[in-house]
Amino acid sequence: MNTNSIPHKKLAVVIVDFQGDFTEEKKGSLAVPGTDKNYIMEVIDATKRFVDNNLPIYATQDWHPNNHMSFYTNHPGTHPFDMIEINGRSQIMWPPHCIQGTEGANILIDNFFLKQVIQKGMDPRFDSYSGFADDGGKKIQLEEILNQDGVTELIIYGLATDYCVKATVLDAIKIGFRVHLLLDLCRGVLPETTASATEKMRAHGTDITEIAAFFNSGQD
Ligand code: VGL
Ligand code: ZN
Repeated sequence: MNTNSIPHKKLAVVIVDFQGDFTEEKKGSLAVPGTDKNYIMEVIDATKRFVDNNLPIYATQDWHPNNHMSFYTNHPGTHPFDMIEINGRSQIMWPPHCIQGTEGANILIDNFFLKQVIQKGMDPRFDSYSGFADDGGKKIQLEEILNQDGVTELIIYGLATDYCVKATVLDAIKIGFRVHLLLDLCRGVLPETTASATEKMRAHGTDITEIAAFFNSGQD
C-alpha cells in the first residue's frame, strides 16, 4: 500500500492582531468598529473550543517601535488616515498603535492558549500587515513555524479584515495553505474595504465561512 497517496492535512488556527489597540473594548488608539466586549468574548470562546479540540493556536502581534513609518506622528503635517507616498508605495497614516511593551499591544487571549506568538512590524522602515512578510520583502517566521509543525490548513480570524487579515490570508493562499476564514470573528476598519477584501480573499480560493461551520452553536 502506498501511504503517500492517503490525503492528510493538519489544521491549525492563526489569530490575527487580536490586540487592545484595535478594539473599542480597550479604548484602543486604532479601534475597529464592532470590537466590543461581546466580540472579544466570542473570539476567546471560539479559541478555547479549538484548543479543546487539540488544534494548535498561533497568534500574530503587531509590534511597532515608536518611530514606525506608519504613524502619522512621524510625518509632520499629516493626519490620521491620510494616504502618502513613501518610497513609491502608498501608505496610510495610522494613529500610533501596538507600540512594543505598551498595554495596547497586548493580545487579548491568555498566553496559556497560544502555541506561539509571531511578532511583526518591528522594522521602523516598513509596514507589515501580513504575518508572513513585511512590505520590504523580509520574511516573518510564521511560514517556517507552520511548516516545521506540519501544518497544511489554516483557520484564520481576527483584526482587521481589510488590512492584516486580508494580507495574511492572501499570503497563506499564495504559499499553498488551504484557508478557512471565520468572517463572523473578524472586524474591518471600513465597510467598503472590508467588502472588497472579502471578495478578493474569496476569489483567491479562501473558504469564507463562520464559527458555526466548525461547532454546533452552544447546545452541547
Ligand atoms: C493593522 C493597520 C495598521 C491590522 C495593523 O492589524 O489590520 N491595521 N497595523
Ligand atoms: Zn500596525
